[in-house]
Amino acid sequence: MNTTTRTTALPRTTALPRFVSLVAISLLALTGCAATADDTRADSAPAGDSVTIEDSWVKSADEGMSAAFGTLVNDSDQEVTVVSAESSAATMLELHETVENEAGEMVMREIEGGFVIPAGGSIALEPGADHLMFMDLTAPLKAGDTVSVTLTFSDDSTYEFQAPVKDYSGANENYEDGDEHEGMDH
Ligand SMILES: [Cu+2]
Repeated sequence: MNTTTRTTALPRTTALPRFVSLVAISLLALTGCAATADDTRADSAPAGDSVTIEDSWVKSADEGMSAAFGTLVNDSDQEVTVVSAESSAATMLELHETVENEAGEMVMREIEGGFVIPAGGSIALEPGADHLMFMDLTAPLKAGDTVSVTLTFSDDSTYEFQAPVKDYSGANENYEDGDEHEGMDH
């Protein structure tokens, strides 16, 4: 006895390609309309005139590094970007973010692209998050002192503010590249 098994190949009709091209066409139509307007910047005031900082403060420290915090508020209808900062209290300031590294530790590093403050919005600079890093203090920062900080924006405008120095035990994140630097000695 001979049995032959027969396999039947089912023909598959696929409607997918036609569907995809229809979607592509309608997307084209949508983006086509949106590409017109948007070159009417009536008043593009300097970013530095639109930004203020609320509740600013600087962490006290005898030497080495410290950081400034506060809430940056943008009153304009344009997004603004802080690209650098300086202060007579330190030889150099950096704009830092705090991220989790591969080992699961929170470390800080220079943020790429600066601090972007949305139009009509604000961003919080706070311990364990974004902050203005004082890299090398020129003198001890004591609670009660006032520190002047100048922010520079992507349009080269600036904003200067005065921040009080406060004692604070946190904000001891390690640098991304400096793991053996275990906090600070007192
Ligand atoms: Cu930092």
